[in-house]
Amino acid sequence: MPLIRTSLADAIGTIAFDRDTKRNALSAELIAECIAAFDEFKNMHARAVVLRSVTAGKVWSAGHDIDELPKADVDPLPYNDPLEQLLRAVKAFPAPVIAMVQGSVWGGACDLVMACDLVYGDETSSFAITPAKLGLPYNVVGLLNFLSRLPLNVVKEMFFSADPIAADRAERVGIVNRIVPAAELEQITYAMARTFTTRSSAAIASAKESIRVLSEATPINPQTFEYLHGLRRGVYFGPDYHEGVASFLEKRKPKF
Ligand code: YXS
Repeated sequence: MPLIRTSLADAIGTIAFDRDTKRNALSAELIAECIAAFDEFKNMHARAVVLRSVTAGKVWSAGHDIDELPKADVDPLPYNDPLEQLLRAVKAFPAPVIAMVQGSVWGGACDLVMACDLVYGDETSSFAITPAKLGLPYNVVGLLNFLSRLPLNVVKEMFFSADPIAADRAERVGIVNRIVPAAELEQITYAMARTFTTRSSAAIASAKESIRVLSEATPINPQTFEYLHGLRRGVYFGPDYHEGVASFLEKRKPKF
């Protein structure tokens, strides 16, 4: 059974998560289907892509599939982790990718939403980044994703508390472009996608890639990178990551 549904109409691609039994957790299999869909849409010269969930339910995506996280003592988010590959595929797609969010967004799915070019949500949208609940050291690229988009104090609140940011505040702090009534979300999202299809795709692709390069142009010398990586190693070799993953799998609260 496919874990996503895709369609292409009027040069607008749609990728809809269809794994509600696991709250659209981003497994390697689901991610592979998403990346294949982006490749197909690129070949078909899609002028915009909408990323959404089939169900307008409580949960847009529960984030990285925790069952697939390394159990501990291994970097949980290495460069070639499937989720990291999906984030890069979204950023590299040569046309705008719009996240259409209904329901709650967790962990790596929040990073995925932040990697999208635009985010539209409704009043049920909420956004939480949750490594602090799993004892997991978030990766440098992911942190920069948030830092390049949100005020420092909001990034710290999200990463330290792991609490969801509700829709109205998500719009105020800039996680989303717009929060609109649920009944209008689909129409407004696809209206913007249609606008993109009427503009120069070459100009948009060049602007998107230039903005990506400039926003990621964070000069870090090798010693600084080694230092940051040491901070991460200290966590994923530590007791908290063991406890965080175990507590989720045992369906109990972690004791850090
Ligand atoms: O027990 P069954 O087989 O029915 O499966 C349950 C859950 O185990 C499963 N599920 C997940 N499986 C793998 N990875 C996940 N992230 C995940 N989330 C849920 O889905 C089935 C239904 O879950 P249930 O009963 O809890 O549903 P609910 O509607 O009561 O609650 C929905 C959530 C999303 C509030 C709840 O499932 C939840 O809190 N899930 C974990 C959200 C989370 O912490 N995600 C972060 C994943 S780690 C990640 O993304 C990054 C690495 S980081 O940690 O750094 O952010």
